[in-house]
Amino acid sequence: MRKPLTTGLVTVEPGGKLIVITDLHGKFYLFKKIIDQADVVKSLSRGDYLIVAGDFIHASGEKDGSVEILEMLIYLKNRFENNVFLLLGNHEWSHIAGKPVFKGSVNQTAEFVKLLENHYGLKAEAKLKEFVSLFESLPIAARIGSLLISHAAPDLRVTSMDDFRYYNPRKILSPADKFYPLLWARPKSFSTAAEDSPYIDEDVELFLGRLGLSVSVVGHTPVDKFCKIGKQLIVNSLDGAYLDIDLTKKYKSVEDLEETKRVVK
Ligand SMILES: [Mn+2]
Repeated sequence: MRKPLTTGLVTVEPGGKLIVITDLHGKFYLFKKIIDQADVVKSLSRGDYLIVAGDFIHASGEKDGSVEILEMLIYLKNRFENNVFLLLGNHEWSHIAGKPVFKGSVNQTAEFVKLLENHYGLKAEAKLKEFVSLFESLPIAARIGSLLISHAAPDLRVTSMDDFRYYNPRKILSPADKFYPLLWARPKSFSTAAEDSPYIDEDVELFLGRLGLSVSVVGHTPVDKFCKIGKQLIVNSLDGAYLDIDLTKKYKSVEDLEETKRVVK
């Protein structure tokens, strides 16, 4: 048996700045816009950080730039290995778990396989394997001081920071599994479906309290740019929103993050 895989948690040390991008869903032009506006390449060259918090792939209804996004992310990760962190989202996870995700009636997991066939021809199978092993290598959360960044949250089965040492993306199969809500949870005000592990303000507070943290930053839920759920800030990059965080400062509340909010022009 191959030995898994990754460490579940990455820690970003204080100093410099950090750009946080959430869901891109195959919108390559939007990714380029954010990269340009936030001057990400120059900033990474200076030793700053970039976190892309999952759901890089799976477009809906328009040109699917998932491959271009992955190639750009892999390029950035290779060039700035210790400064670029990609986190797992539920759409990448679907290719690890072999469980399709749907948007309306479209099987986006199958569409991605087709996209690779169109893009890479005979090499498609090898590329899919390469991308899936990349997804399996991704951490599920990043900690910056008392801030936790993940694709989704809270996860009341994760009760200490130590739990992240036992993270294995291949063992996340149902809403009852530890880590599943870090990929799928949505606020109750947006969904009450069990598979969305719906939550309210108090759940965020309980989760952060157990981990000794103060603020949660997530993507996943398609809010209008930004949305506050108690101690959590939802950021929707698909809507042009991202964060520009000054790592010399301490962020202990969603209000502290107000000054880090950016939107592409
Ligand atoms: Mn998602």
